[in-house]
Amino acid sequence: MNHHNVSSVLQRVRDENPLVHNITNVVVTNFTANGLLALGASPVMAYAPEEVADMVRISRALVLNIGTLNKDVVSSMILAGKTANELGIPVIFDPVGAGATLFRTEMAQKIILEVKVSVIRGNAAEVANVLGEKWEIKGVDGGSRQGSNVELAVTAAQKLRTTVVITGKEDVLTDGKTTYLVSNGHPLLTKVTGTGCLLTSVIGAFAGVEKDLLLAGVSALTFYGIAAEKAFEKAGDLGPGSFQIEFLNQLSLVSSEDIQKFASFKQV
Ligand code: ATP
Ligand code: TZP
Ligand code: MG
Ligand code: MG
Repeated sequence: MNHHNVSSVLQRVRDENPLVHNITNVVVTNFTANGLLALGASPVMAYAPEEVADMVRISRALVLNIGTLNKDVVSSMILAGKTANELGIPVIFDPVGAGATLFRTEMAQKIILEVKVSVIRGNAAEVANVLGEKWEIKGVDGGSRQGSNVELAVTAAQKLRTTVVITGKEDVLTDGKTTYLVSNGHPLLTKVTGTGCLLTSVIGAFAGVEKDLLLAGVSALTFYGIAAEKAFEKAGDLGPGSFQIEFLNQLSLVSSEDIQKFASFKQV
C-alpha cells in the first residue's frame, strides 16, 4: 500500500458515486446523509422490513448502526444484512454504545452472529464490549485510554473473522494479520456528535468501490482525518459549530493530491 493507491480510491468514489444504504440512528441521520453527499457518494436511509432487502439490492454498501436501536430496527438490520451477504455487498457495522446497556451489547452480538460483517468500526470500549470484555463506556463515548489499541483490534479481527477499525487519537485498522495505524484527524472531531457514525458510513462508500478492505479503510481514514485537519485550520478557532460546517465543506474539497501530500499511515 502506498500514497498513490490510497489516494486513488477517493477519485473512484467520486467517479462511481456509490449508493450507501444506512440503517442508522436518529441523532446522526442528517449529518450522515450530508457527509456522504459532500464526499461524492449517495446516501439512502431505509428501515422498513417491507423494503430493506430491495434497497440493499440497488446499493453498493450497507451500513448498520445501533445508536438508537430497538427490536424492530434490529430485525430490519438482520434482514438487510442477510440480503447483502447473499449478494456479496459489504456490510459495515458500528456498535454504538455497546456495553452501556445489556440490550445494546446483546443486540450487537446478535447482529454479528447472524450477519457476515465486512468491517466493524467503533471506539475501543465498543469493540471490547462486542468481544465480551466488559469495558466501561459513558453512553456512546468511549473516552481515552493510555496505550495502543492494536492488540485489541487484532484479537477482535481474529475472533470475529472480520476487518476491525478502532478509532481514537490514532486509528487502528486490521484484518487480524496485517495492521495499519492512521494518525490523521483532529480532537475537535470528538466535540461534534456523529463524526464516528459518519466515518463508518464513509468507510461504507470506500468499501463500495474497493474490494480490498484494508486499502478501502486506510483511504477512508486518511481522507477523513485530513478533512478534519483542514477544517480546523480554517474554522477551528470559532468552535465546534463552525468546525462541523467547515468539515462538511472539506469532505467535498479534499482531493487525491491532498491525500498524497498529507496522508499519515504506517503498517505495524
Ligand atoms: P467516541 O464517541 O468515543 O468519540 P466515535 O464513535 O465518535 O467515538 P471517534 O473515535 O471519536 O468515534 O472517531 C471519529 C473520528 O475522530 C475518527 O476519524 C478519529 O480518528 C477522530 N478522532 C477521535 N479522537 C481523536 C483525537 N484525540 N485526535 C485526533 N482525531 C481523533
Ligand atoms: N446517542 C445515541 S447515538 C448518538 C448519541 C449521542 C450519536 C453517536 O455518534 P458518534 O459518532 O458515536 O459520536
Ligand atoms: Mg463521538
Ligand atoms: Mg460512535
